[in-house]
Amino acid sequence: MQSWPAPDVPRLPGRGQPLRLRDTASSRIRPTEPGPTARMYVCGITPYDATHLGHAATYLAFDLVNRVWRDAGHDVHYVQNVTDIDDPLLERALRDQDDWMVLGMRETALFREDMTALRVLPPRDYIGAVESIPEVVALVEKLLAGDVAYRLDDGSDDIYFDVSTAPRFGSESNLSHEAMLAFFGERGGDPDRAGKRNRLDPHLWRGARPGEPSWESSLGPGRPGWHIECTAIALDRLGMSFDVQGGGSDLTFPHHEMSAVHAESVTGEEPFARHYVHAGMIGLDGSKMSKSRGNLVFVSRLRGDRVDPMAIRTALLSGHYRADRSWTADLLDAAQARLDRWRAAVASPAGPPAEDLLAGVRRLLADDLDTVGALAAVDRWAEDALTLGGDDPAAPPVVQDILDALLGIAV
Ligand code: 5CA
Ligand code: ZN
Repeated sequence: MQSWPAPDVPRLPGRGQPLRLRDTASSRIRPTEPGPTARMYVCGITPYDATHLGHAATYLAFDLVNRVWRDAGHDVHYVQNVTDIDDPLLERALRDQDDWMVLGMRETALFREDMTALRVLPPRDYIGAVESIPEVVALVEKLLAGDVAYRLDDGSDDIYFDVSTAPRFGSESNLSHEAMLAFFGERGGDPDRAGKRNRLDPHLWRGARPGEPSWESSLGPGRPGWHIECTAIALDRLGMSFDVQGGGSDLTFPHHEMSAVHAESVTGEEPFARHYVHAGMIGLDGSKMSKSRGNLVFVSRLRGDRVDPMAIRTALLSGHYRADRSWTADLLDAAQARLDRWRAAVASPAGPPAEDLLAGVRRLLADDLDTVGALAAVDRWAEDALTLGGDDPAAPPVVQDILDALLGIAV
């Protein structure tokens, strides 16, 4: 698929620090240890509706990972998928008498526009589920050959993964069996389907149903399961043991657990990813912002109302990426006021020296993306510049570059 245009990233003097991130599997903040090319896979959208602020917050968190790695001297191979065929897309298309493919293309195009406006660095590989069907089929064939995947005995072409064959099953999410069952039922699983070996076994291949799109394959006609989609794309583009697997915390289980055991079963290697990194959930009016609840604020709607995308970006970065947090109108007003102050400060002919600010922002972001601290540090420099002044004419443009390169905020 086509990605979106890359914003310029100014080069900063010196070099950033190694990035430490919280890893869900070990429940610890650990250093990332990428080679010259850092490898990151972030789960992309299911394009049946417009991008809301929850999605945006998650992609901004991983955009900072990308920026901090680059500042530390790494090249970054960033991969993102688009789940352009799955149940929610078909259900919405049916409800709205729309064509599922047209719906997916339209919402993906809008997502690209939103990401461009928010100055999110584009993935190098932006890959749809539909275009990955050959890779999915090849993986499912291998899993069947290894007897870790099986067909149901009911005449369908449905194929499942046997979680009891995966010794590391559970090591990504560390959840109890009861918690797994609850999430599995809520998040696209079918714990009560008759004939499965284990209630938590997920779909690998969904055999064709009347009225649903399906693809011919050696597995029989059907379409990919959700988790194997991300396994196939990540293995094809990044291989095993890439540096970061990312997404919102709602993907911790079953999605990232299943993607990992699929990959580890098929390759006989581990781990799938070295860090599993999860962003908190953005809520509105007291509950998680979700398409099914309908309590959504869309990035495109705010843009349509002429809200500055940099204010949206600043507002979302004003909370820590891992914290579940609520969106409010006040947050946006505060971010706009902040941006106005920063813009006035960087427009000054001179200011206080920027070296300490650069070192401080680098240190804070390298420590599990402490944007709250980083934004406060910029506030202090701007306050000094506006109230005390300063005599360094090189400082304002450097601060502008710090905001742009490390936080993606153009002022
Ligand atoms: N296509 C799959 C991933 S393979 C999917 O989950 N799509 S999605 O459109 O539902 O979500 C896209 C991304 O936004 C995921 O990383 C998801 O974890 C994240 N996300 C969804 N809702 C929220 C929210 N309220 N707050 C923060 N992130 C969210
Ligand atoms: Zn995914």
